[in-house]
Amino acid sequence: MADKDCDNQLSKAEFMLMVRRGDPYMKQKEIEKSFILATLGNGAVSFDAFAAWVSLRDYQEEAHALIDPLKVVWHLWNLDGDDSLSIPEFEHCIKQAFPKMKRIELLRIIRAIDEDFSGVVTQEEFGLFICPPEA
Ligand SMILES: [Ca+2]
Ligand SMILES: [Ca+2]
Repeated sequence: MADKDCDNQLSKAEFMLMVRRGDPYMKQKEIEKSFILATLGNGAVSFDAFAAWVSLRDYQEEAHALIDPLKVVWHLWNLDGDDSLSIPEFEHCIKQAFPKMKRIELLRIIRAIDEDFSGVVTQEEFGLFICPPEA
């Protein structure tokens, strides 16, 4: 398995190795970006996240599409698979990466992402937040 030191977490090195094996043409920068997105500063990818990544990859391979790091993260965060990120979903995922974050800070971030103040974050809003269009 990709988890070489068996600590149930994929370190950055393990993650890179795994991605390289899956897609030798993926650029170093892209891999770094997906790692950061997948962990959001957590330092390592949990096995759940890895499993979600793999299932998304399989799906995308069928469609002959390249991995979009943003879609991977969206897939990881959007737990019920509908077309929006609800506050509980957001809270759950942020708490995994930043266990100490206060609810008020969390809500502030959601408000920043939720551009139309609809109370949920669409994939488009999420994309603009993670990868703002280059000015
Ligand atoms: Ca959802
Ligand atoms: Ca919204």
